[in-house]
Amino acid sequence: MSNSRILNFVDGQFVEGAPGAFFENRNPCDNSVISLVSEADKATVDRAVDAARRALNGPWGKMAVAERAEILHKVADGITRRFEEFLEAECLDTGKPKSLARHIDIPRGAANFKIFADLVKNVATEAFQMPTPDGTGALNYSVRKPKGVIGVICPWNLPLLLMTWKVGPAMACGNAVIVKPSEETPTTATLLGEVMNEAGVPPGVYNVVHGFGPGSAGEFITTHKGVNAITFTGETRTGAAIIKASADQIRPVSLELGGKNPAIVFADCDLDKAIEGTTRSAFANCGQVCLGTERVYVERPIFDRFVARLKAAAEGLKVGVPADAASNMGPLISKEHQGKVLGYYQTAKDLGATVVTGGGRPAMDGALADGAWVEPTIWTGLGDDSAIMREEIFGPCCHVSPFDSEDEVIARANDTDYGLCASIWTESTSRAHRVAAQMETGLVWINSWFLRDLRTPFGGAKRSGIGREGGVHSLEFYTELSNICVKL
Ligand code: NAD
Ligand code: 6OD
Repeated sequence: MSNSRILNFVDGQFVEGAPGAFFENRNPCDNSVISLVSEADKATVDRAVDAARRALNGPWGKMAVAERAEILHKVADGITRRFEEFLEAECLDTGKPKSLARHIDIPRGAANFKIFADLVKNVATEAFQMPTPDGTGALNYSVRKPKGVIGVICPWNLPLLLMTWKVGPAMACGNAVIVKPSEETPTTATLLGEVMNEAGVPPGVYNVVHGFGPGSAGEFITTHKGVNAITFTGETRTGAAIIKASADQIRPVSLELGGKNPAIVFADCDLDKAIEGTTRSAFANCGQVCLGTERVYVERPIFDRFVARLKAAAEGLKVGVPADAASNMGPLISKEHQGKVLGYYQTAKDLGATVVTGGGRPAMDGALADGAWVEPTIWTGLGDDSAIMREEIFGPCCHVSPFDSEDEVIARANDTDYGLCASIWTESTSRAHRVAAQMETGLVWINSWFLRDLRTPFGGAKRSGIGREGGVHSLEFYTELSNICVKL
């Protein structure tokens, strides 16, 4: 068992939470214990909220925007300077390939601070001149103020990326944060505490409390009277619990939730690009991306060719440990999640799906045999109403169905409770725009997937979320806008 201990980060210091209460953080590659994590009790969360409030009433609240932005640039630079430490920690917690995290997770961790630090310095607010009966007129202008203490509750699939995607804009807008990382991935949020101190972030602005959801740190944050807003990324069911917990205090929530995302592949697509894109969207990060494609609709004339090529691409993926430079697929996050995904693999067989490839666990040697590995899997032959087509699986798998007309595929792609994103593959510009505009999703990619410009609105429709973050949309959530009316 590892002796490494992960502590909470409160008021600029690493502290133990509930005395002696530690939970295990396990390596998904072999199920060994990586570290013991100190669980925050209610008193620890109270201390974090008090520290956050003091920071808001003290140096952080009084700091000029330009100085705050400069400090956030130092945070980004600190992540970059300690890049290899963040990379090691993220890959140990998640099992994801270093080649992936090196290009996505860690650089985005830094970028999430820079983009919003620059944005807040340059966004104007509105002003209106208004006539009054006495002829002197009035002037209305608005000012943005920080919302206050923001609870940031995070998932495990892209831990640093998704946490900083909230913390970057929250801090840029002058708020203080209480972060609860997923219990599966506590390390990089904790390491970021060191970077915050090195960058000169005042104590209490960035706090990290560890633990679980109900009856633990998650619930202590969502029910805390001193928390002014909650931003959450995770499962739709948990999002519903968070809305309920916030209802009594009429507290704003921003929810980025699950998906059951379609890819639509027209016969006039560039097939090489569609295969490359769909291989990434279905299997990257072992299928554990909220934006991942689990439903692929392919126009009938190219259906057989597409399935054969996607099968070859899936079978070309190399499952392996993070440090293996040739590996492009790691394990799932945990044995528990492996059980859930393998359950769906069994359901697909029971429902009579054709298993084009995969459908089980890969053979792994030695200690890795106890890891949370699953095979990349492709099915055909199921109806749109099956559980495989309706429920988010969050594993490296997709179902491919043929379609015959544009109207048919639009209706089928939209026939879901979720509305996070869609990908459209076609070389026809007019068809691409026509179909994109009819997708009931917050995001549409044409001939690409997960291509991100952080100035754009990000979020889901239907059961995939509430609100948009990104660019100025993040400012909408993380600030309170006040109108000031001046009678002249
Ligand atoms: P999860 O909902 O199980 O957990 C997310 C976080 O919420 C964890 O920190 C957890 O401890 C906490 N939590 C759980 N119950 C809680 C409660 N009652 N009160 C307060 N906190 C609670 O999600 P997960 O399994 O960590 O992540 C996978 C899910 O996240 C998938 O559904 C995926 O689609 C979704 N996701 C969505 C986006 C998006 O941008 N839309 C991004 C990434 C992941
Ligand atoms: O790129 C982002 O900003 C973002 N929020 C990605 C979400 C990925 C979901 O797993």
